[in-house]
Amino acid sequence: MPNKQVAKFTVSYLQILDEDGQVDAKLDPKLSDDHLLEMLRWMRLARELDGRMLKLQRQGRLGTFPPNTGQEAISVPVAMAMQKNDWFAGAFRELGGRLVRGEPLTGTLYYYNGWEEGNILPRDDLRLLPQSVVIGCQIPHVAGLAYASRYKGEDAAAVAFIGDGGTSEGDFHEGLNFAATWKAPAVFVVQNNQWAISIPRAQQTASATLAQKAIAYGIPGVQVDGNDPLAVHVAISEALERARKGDGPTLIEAITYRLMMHTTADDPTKYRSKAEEEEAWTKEPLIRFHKYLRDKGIWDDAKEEKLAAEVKAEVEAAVKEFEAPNDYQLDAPFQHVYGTEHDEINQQRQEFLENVKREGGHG
Ligand SMILES: Cc1ncc(C[n+]2csc(CCOP(=O)(O)OP(=O)(O)O)c2C)c(N)n1
Ligand SMILES: [Mg+2]
Repeated sequence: MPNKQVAKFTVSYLQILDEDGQVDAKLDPKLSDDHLLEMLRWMRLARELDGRMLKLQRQGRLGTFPPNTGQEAISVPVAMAMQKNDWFAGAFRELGGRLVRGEPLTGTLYYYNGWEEGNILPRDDLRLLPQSVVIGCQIPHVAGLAYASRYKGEDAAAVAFIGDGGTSEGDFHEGLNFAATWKAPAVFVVQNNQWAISIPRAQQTASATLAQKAIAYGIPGVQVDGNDPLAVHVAISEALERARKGDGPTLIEAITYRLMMHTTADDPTKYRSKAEEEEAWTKEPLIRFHKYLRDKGIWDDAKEEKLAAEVKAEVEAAVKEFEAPNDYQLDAPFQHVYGTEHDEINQQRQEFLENVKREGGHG
């Protein structure tokens, strides 16, 4: 049988700022001081809000939610590199990026208390989709949004986020295939945080990398250190430029770690070791980013103290607003299933309200 090589592929990995805060000067994108400090501010705000949410949940003041701590260096630089008219479609671990896009801090608090109003944005033009708890569905959404944007002649790209576990969903493959064949201006960012609830990355797929999934669809796939905001910035900027030029989608695999529990209903001590978690904490993004900024001479103790107080106050104000009495209705989601009244939905709504009454719930 003839045996000739018909194709050959490689997958590259990009890291610019390493675990110790050492920057590769040749690769440093040399972002302006303002851009770097803004990045830091969003990452710190997301970390503060996430930590506060965990306390609120433990005190019975917030519903179940998926913590974002440790993954700030992915969605924040991505959102900051996007243009205003680009679409942002997250899964549910993109808190920082959502804040950058203009979601109020109260949005996530309302949402995780079960109030549909958390999805209401302050403006109609933010191009920020609601969180996708249904794993993978945002991938075909973004393929379609990107295709539609180009069809309408807009200079816009669409960015989807998904987890490592989400890459096993049919939607992921169908969406990538569609976007690739139609050269849709889309970017797919996989937040590989090593875990899908209790399933480790090694059991998720037999592939050596998640980035290489792109190869099967004929688009570039790159792996980046997802705890390195500079590498993420470079990767997303290149991918957005490609999309805008009409060269089609890119898949970015951002390597990170889910430092906390899957959601507040989960107990990771049942399936992973303390040693693994401790090791991951030494690589988290904020430690190295602070060091980088200090080494550059644009960060010091006084600035640190000021920023810590500011983000704390901002979160405190949001929590206060969230806990103030409101007239939100528990059955609001039933209003939005269809654009018009529907008998079956009305019946389900009735049953739901009776159930709430029986359980002693309140609005
Ligand atoms: C279609 C679908 N199947 C299953 C679930 C249950 N579920 C919620 S999160 C999750 C794991 C997701 O893992 P990953 O994609 O790695 O994202 P991560 O939670 O690590 O951010 C699963 C299976 C779901 N929400 N939707
Ligand atoms: Mg995961």
